Amino acid sequence: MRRGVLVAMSALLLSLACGGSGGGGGGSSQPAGSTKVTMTDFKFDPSDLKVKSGKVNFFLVNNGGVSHDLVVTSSDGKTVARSELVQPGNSTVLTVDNLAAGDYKFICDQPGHADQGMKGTLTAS
Ligand SMILES: [Cu+2]
Repeated sequence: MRRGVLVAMSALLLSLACGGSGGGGGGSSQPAGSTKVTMTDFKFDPSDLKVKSGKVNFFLVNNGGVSHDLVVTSSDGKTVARSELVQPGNSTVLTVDNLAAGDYKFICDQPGHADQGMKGTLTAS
């Protein structure tokens, strides 16, 4: 039942978003209301993200020279969300359907990247 409501809400949000943009969805333009995060070799910008709890969209842009991803973990180390691997010059949208208020961490989990600086903090309020 709750899942049905969530799906219905998602469909509504999608239709609203498409009404404004003409129904794009190519993946290269930033969705309305999303949080943009730029990935380079080897850091996230910004590395200190603040979002509202609930449904959160991250627009991930890879301006680096190698592939990157973004993995959100809770304070106790559980994976909350994981983006696809973004190739250099590409972008993707990572949607977290129901992010609870709290403090999180995020990293790029490609080998060695987090150690070289690809990590940050995420606060949902
Ligand atoms: Cu990386």
